[in-house]
Amino acid sequence: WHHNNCVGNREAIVHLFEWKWTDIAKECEQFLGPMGFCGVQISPPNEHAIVLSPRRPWWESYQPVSYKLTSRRGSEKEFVDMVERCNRVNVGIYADIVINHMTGMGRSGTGTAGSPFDADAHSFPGVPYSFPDFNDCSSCSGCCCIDSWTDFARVRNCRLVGLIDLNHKVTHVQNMVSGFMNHLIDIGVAGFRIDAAKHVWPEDLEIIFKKLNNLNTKWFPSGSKPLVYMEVIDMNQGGEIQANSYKHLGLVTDFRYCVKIKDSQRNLGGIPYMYDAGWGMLHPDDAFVFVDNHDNQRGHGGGGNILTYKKPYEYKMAQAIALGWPYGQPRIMSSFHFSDSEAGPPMDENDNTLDVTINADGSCGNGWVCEHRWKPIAGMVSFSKATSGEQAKDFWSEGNQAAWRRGHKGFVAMTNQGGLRKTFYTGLPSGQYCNIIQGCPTKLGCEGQIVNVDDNGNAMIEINDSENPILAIHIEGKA
Ligand code: AAO
Repeated sequence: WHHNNCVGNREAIVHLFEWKWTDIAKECEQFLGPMGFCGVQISPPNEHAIVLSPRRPWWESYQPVSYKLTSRRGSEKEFVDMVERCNRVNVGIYADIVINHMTGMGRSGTGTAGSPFDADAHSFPGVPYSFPDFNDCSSCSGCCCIDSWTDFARVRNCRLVGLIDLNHKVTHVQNMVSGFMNHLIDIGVAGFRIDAAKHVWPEDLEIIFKKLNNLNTKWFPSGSKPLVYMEVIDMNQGGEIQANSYKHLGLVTDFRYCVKIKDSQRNLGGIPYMYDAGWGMLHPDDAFVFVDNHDNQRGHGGGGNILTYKKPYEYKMAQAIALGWPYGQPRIMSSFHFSDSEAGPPMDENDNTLDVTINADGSCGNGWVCEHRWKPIAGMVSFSKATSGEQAKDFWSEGNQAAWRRGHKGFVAMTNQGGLRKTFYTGLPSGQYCNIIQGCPTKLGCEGQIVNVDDNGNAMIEINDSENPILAIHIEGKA
């Protein structure tokens, strides 16, 4: 469950947060496939509660009602079409799945697929789940909510922010969850983000994962297992559950990387020291890493103090480090604009999510940020593919400037301190290369700066762009 299932050397997974299936299918064909993305993390595909107060917040998707594949983002038919079209252009689908709990207490009514439910009665006939499928929370306090992060039994058996908590020791629950995952696998997904994995006992997750089918051989080599990456928030608060206690089951989210990458962007000399074993971080080989995620970009999940699209200069540089410096499995956030942290995706007066429109310059409209289409970020995705598997070599830094090469496949430099003009050994074969930060090579040549690498692999590296003071060249990006 550790293998990313990317096609070829593709590496980057983009989270198209709250995008509709129809828009994702188009994006795979028009942009993600050609640009060398490995895959898309989709928002939860199954039936969820409809929350009217506040009006249709993004987080309603994290309150499951059943495992039927009709959500705010589309129908099962549209889902199947998306998976097929993305796989066809070598882009895998990684489904965010919410298996720890169902809806919050106090909620009842009808979900997005029309299933009735009543949380207080523990009734979810659309699955079906009933009273015995949930944890008896008599030992939890108040609303049965988690009120201690250091009492592991409470973290796993009580209710996360009042969401009624499934008991994964019950065989029926194990079968319903693995059945849901197998349905997605058979349709053709490549893997899963396990929401709130920290709140499920690792041994129960293992029982569930062992029931999973191999991936669909229409798209994946026979015998392939789904990638599993588990959301475990571990900020090294004393006595809390550690991300390391899930690593035998798959990759694990590394929230400390968000802090480290921000520090490295501020002080480029720190890039090689992001992995701090003494601080108990996950080893990079076990880590699923990101500059920000959908929670911490808006202050949920203990967020704050991290870089987001709202600080474009710093953000682009941090993404360039994340995709340029080999470390874990990278994910790129792709957001919608927000000022209210509860607000759902851009929607019309009938609460339908707006289409993602593409402007003439390749950026997105209708309220979608599309960080993944920002030229420096998209360019670095092509860099990650071209340099996949190559170690970082010859790291150089002086003041607040840095450079390194990736074997003989790519070279990157950046400055936080005025311009840079210096000759470096790039490791690349002689030739002319495009600075992919300014745009990818086109039939007409480079969109931006050209770098000449001589017969010895050396090149004069010049950075004068104060908005994007980064330069990256790679073997697949010749002028
Ligand atoms: C909504 C409403 C609630 C309502 C509830 C039920 O907002 O008011 O009670 O419905 O009706 C999302 C939203 C929630 C929303 C929920 C359901 O964020 O606001 O609740 O959907 O609609 C913990 C979990 C982690 C979780 C995170 C939000 O461990 O799994 O909380 N993330 C995932 C998703 C998220 C989703 C859910 C789970 C639920 O990504 O989008 O929620 O499906 C500590 C702990 C962490 C804990 C944080 C929470 O960490 O260690 O485990 O995360 O606290 O704040 C510092 C802090 C430390 C903190 C750390 C984290 O170090 O000192 O306390 O930072 O970086």
